[in-house]
Amino acid sequence: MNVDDTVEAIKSMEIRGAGRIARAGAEAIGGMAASGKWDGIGAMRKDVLSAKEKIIGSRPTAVSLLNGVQFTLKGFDECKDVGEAKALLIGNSEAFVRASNEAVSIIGKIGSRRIKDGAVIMTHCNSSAALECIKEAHRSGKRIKVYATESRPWRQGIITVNELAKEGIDVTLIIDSAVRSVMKRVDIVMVGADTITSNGAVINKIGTSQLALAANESHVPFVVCGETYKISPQTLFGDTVTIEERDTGEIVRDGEIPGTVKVFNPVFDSTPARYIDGIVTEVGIVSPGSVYEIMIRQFGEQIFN
Ligand code: RI2
Repeated sequence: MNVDDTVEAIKSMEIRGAGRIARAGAEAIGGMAASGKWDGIGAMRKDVLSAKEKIIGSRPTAVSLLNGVQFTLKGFDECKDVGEAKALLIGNSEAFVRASNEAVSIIGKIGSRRIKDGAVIMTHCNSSAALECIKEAHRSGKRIKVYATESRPWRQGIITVNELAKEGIDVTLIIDSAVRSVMKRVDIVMVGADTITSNGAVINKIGTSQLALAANESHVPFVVCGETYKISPQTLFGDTVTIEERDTGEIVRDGEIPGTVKVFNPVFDSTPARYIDGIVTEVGIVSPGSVYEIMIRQFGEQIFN
């Protein structure tokens, strides 16, 4: 898919999920390098940097998209000619996609160990990282039951229940407002992440923080599953995470309400670190308080430049 088609597909949520959009962004840059023709490195640099801005602007909340594109562009500034730059971008893009898919598989293996035989799990939206933990627990023979929230307005929960049912997992769909009532039946909550801030807060699908509140009230462990490229170094220096607001048409049909009525449709919320019992990453299960250490280890000292 070329850059413009990728941007459109991410904006429209044809491609969705923080991990998937990161891989799509990296592949778009790699594809551009493979098929593009430039007379000199200057012209190539101009096109690639313009493509970068378009891609990272397509969904502002998931830092995974920015990190995936930046990983792909690592070393690009030092390239001397088009041939060297093409090889670098193609190689970095393929390396990111491989590492990203591998990270989800590792998270599944690590996170599944936090799921006991006979456990009842609640999940929200449709997170490939969280679902990999649940599927891996099932594959290892654990008898589990899952409550999946509908996750209005986009109803990604429908994708989740289809995915889990296909694996033969016992799954029940609930509406978002049933979360607190159902929580008393739940042994562990496992959700994904769009962005993990340097102080261990987690930005995820709207409603996640309500699951965390209800879990905390019922003393149910609340576990986030997220690859380290969802950590945002920018938040270390006080940057805030933009919470994307989407079209009102996702919530109401034309003519359903008077034009004077406003509709507020934020699609993510922030869960404070104090409500998070653990973050399952591909480098292990970490407490929200140790995200800073992981950030330095994974991103290196260059984040201070
Ligand atoms: P994975 C999704 O956002 C959900 O918020 C999900 O929890 C998060 O991305 C992470 O998904 P959207 O794209 O990377 O549905 O774990 O708005 O698949």
